[in-house]
Amino acid sequence: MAVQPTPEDRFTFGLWTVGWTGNDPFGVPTRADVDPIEAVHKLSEFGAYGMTFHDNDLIPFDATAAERDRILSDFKAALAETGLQVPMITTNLFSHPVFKDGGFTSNDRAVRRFALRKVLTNIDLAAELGAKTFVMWGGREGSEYDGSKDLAAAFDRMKEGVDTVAGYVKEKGYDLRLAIEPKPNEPRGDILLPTVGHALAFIAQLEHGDIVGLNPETGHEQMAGLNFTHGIAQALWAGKLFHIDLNGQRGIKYDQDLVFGHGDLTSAFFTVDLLENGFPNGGPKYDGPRHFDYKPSRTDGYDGVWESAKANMRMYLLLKERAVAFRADPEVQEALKTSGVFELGESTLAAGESTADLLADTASFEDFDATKAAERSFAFIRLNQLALEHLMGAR
Ligand SMILES: [Mn+2]
Repeated sequence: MAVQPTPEDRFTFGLWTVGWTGNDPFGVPTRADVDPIEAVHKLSEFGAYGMTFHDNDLIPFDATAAERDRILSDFKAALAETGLQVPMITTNLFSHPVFKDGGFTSNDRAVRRFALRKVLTNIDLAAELGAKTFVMWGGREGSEYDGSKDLAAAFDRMKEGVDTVAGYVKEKGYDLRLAIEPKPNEPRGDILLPTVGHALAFIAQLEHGDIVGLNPETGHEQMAGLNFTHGIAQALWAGKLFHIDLNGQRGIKYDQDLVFGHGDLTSAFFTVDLLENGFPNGGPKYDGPRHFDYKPSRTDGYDGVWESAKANMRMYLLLKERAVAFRADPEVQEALKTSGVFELGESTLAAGESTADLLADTASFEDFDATKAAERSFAFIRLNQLALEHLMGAR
């Protein structure tokens, strides 16, 4: 089927995704380094909207100021030439050994101060490049042993770190929002803020939480056995879905970082259904970039790297086509109605109804026939069969 991505689809890729050379805990790289400039040209050629990066994906950790300027100038020239955008950047607080016990929550205060400086420098770069989202993935913020970390102090330091960065964004007047990316484990044994829910609760306790939201990743929630679509739905409902990382994962295991849809395809269908069609009863809709954070399998050469980049966009567009057809199908609309999906959009209490009114309403309790109400079939199986038939292209 012909699906051609265009910048209007707002597909974006991390430089570290197509740039991953295949090194893993058991093996050395299987591919040579990719030239960031070549990656900009390739992604633009494929119809992507933008590229994102960690500071050190582009600028080596130990680059001099002059080297940094030269790299950024070449990179900006490639962006200008192709029209590719940088809607998000993020900071690497995990690769260098100095971060082995974390950045914002390292037990070593000097490391925490270094990490904060590294992030603030990168915030300036984000603003300079016109990025609107600054992702914070605390991959090393965690522990292997519960006795090694004062967890209350760690949350205090995490709050201090995020609030300091958010306060700096406001002070500078940057049009930038922070997005926390949860992950349950890997590389640390256990990572702080492991799920969307933990991160939402943390944000509610921040001083500058108004500009802090989430960047949930498909595989990260699924590694914890959680439902990704439910996670992004709650983030959306809370007004906190600032960015999204799409990829594929099959079950509770190491972070597979497969192409979007190459893991749990049914879940991917409902993710796209939510992103493209929104909630059945209205409500907040996601309008940010569709960002892919995956790894081209280390079995493949650069042919596979570029194929996988195209595959992410193709999977998304094919799922979008099917999700739109699903909602537009009159039989589906009828099934949604039969299943009570639209009834859930109605408030349980009437407008202005008090608890006293409810307590006085005999129809709701004294005269309510629970046995009869329990006889209702919600017909969810038929509804799901219709969804899967649309997903399979059988309707
Ligand atoms: Mn990610």
